Amino acid sequence: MAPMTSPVLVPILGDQLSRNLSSLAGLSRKDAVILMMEVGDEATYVKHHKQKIVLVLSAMRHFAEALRSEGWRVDYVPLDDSDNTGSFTGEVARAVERHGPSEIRVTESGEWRVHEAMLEWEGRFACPVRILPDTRFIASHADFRRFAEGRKHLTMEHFYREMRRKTGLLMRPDGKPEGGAWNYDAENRAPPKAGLRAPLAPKFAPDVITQEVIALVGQRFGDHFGDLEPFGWPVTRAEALEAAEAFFARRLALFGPYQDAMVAGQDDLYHSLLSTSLNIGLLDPLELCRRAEAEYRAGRAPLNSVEGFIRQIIGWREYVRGFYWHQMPGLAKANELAAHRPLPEFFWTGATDMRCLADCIRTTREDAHAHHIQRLMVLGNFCLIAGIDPQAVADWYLAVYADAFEWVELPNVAGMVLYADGGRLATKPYAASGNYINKMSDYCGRCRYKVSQKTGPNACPFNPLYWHFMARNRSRLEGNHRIGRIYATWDRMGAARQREYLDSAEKFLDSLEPAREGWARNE
Ligand code: FAD
Ligand code: DLZ
Ligand code: SF4
Repeated sequence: MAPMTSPVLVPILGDQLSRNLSSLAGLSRKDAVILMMEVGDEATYVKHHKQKIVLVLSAMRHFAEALRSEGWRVDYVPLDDSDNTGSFTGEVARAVERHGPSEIRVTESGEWRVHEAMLEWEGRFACPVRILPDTRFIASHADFRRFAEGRKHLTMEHFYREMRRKTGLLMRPDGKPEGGAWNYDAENRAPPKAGLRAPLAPKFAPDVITQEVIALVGQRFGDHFGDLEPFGWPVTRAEALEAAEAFFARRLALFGPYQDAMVAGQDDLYHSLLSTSLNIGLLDPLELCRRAEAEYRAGRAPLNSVEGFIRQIIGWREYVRGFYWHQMPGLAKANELAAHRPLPEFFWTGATDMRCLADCIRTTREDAHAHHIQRLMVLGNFCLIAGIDPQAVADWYLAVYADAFEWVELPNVAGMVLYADGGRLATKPYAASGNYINKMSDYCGRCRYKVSQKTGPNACPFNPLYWHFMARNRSRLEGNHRIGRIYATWDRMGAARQREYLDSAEKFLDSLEPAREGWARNE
């Protein structure tokens, strides 16, 4: 290829692997150099699960190949390049030296930390730096700001209706929602039937590129949490589309009813497993939602399932992204309930007699994935009612899931799970006793603890912890109309029974071994 004078330098990050990226729009191939950088910092700012690192690096290498085959000039810096500086800024600086660009053009990053680094590029390099909006999201930052203006609670449901109107998804020509209601969540809470088994989701055998990355990650990041193999995540757009089609054909119809169900060993049930592909750019959120809508219109999937799926994407996913940028940087430090207990060691080892937690941690370790209710009502609920420090919890979630990027992880952890934001995202804490887990799963039958026992050494720990949480946060929660009534039940118990609950909870909490240093971050 003929050398060019002063090209536009286009850094593309590991979660920006889309052909319709704003930084590529309108660029001619002959005027641009695309820069892709494998850097140690991104694998270790928290010590990501090995499969997440394989996912991102392998998908980056495949994406670079695809761009090259389309005639783009790609400057790709591998992790084992002996001059690799280990950081985005260091690599952009080296690329500026190599190419002498007329301009750096980049799509805004998904994470605050990287956004701050990008802002510094403006003063550091001689050429102009243009940071463009990430148009892969349906709601812009301005859209979210407009929605948030003047609201105390940023209720997702209101935002979701705006997104339905904006996209026209599941809307009737008269401007009313399809089926007459906006939300069919009440139909989406079926407990699992005995023997419930979902059709398998496809797993993708590693090709030569992925195998090389697996070897590299094993060698460089062998001390990180999680199993390196078997690795089966989609790493190309073609694989991601195949995974999506398999979901629409086999799982979407029952996605709704069993959205909240949990079955030991059936790790993802009717969920889509598409979050990794969405978050790194292999799939487009709107294209997926339109495809789901087509399944409904063709009569192959019921409205409650299709609406539920679309709500997760144009509702929750878009909403948490808007919420993140609206609430940062404060959200990362929020701790409204003054929770300071360290994360227990068993979150990393899985060594606990609580069967629900052990199973959720096992699937997390094996697959770098757990489904939403496992993350929310088992792992998250435990952290909430045990009073675990929000920053330790956020580090854990960010480190262990292949789909974890701070813009989506942090609002879920600090807002939805821990109420650390003081209720801006969730209108009440999702605290629950063992009853909820027993109703929605088959975990309790073979647990060493008894879910029917409320206190004492054999009681399900969620039971006393639930009341300990309520009692210690009374002054903060009693005024909340969605939860306040629970204190009447507490008061009716009488002092002796209350003491039994509190003693049981405290004995359990005292028995927890704190996580050793070095799991989530390098010491
Ligand atoms: P499905 O159940 O099939 O849902 C379809 C899609 O909807 C998902 O792929 C995802 O893109 C979107 N979605 C669903 N729920 C949410 C939500 N609450 N927030 C944002 N998007 C949502 N999701 C991530 O992508 N990355 C994270 O780091 C992440 N951390 C989480 C932490 C906690 C504490 C909780 C409670 C949830 C978190 N989620 C996160 C949301 C959700 O659990 C995952 O998106 C989901 O489990 C991914 O599996 P799936 O693709 O099979 O999802
Ligand atoms: C997660 C990740 C990892 C492990 N490695 C890289 C990398 O080497 N190069 C890269 O461009 N991106 C990587 N990523 C994704 C980034 O962390 C992500 O792009 C930023 O957090 C911005 O959202
Ligand atoms: Fe979990 Fe309690 Fe059920 Fe055991 S009894 S599986 S700890 S909810």
